[in-house]
Amino acid sequence: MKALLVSMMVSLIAGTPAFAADMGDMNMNAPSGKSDGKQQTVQGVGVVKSVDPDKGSITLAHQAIPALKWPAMTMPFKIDKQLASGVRRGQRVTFELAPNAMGGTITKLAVFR
Ligand SMILES: [Cu+2]
Repeated sequence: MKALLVSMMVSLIAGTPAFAADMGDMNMNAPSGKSDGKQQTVQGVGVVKSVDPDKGSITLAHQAIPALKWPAMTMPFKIDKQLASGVRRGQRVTFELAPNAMGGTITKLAVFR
């Protein structure tokens, strides 16, 4: 009985650092994976509906994006603060987007005249 308890405690103790090490590896790999990964981007055209540089968000009424099979719609995107500071509501823009399931991140943005 005592031996069983000890072996359970050993496996519990042994298991905890192993799990922590795995999590550490994940955290360390995440940033390098991002910088190394060449995520595909797509081009789009739209109108700025709202922009909030401090929150890193922009809402665009974008035209259809055939590469993603997206119809035209108004939706929010993540955006770098500096990039967001360069545009105002109502401006027509061309943009480059790194898409994900939830929308995406604007990686380039230019006022379209
Ligand atoms: Cu959309």
